[in-house]
Amino acid sequence: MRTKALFIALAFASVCFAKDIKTVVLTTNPEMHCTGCEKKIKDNIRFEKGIKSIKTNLDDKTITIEYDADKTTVEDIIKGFEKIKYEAREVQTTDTKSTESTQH
Ligand SMILES: [Cu+2]
Repeated sequence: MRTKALFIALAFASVCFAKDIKTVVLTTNPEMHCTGCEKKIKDNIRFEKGIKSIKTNLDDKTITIEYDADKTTVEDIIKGFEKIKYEAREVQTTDTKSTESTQH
């Protein structure tokens, strides 16, 4: 009886840890052009529901966001950008390889 309860508790714990963490790369309009924009985005978006981490890259104007897919969606994150007057768009990350190969 006791071992069964323990087993159930362990199984439940592993479900809790198996969170659906996803990553999305966004660009904004207007683009981030200085650290002020970067800070504004970071300070606001990190308080949105389900946001795990935000990495901004001023060189290629992208924002990489790690989020909990159980709590939020890319659409919700984009809505968060609307609140601070930024239009965000999802970047297709799969084509980064092809741009690198054309440089040879
Ligand atoms: Cu700026």
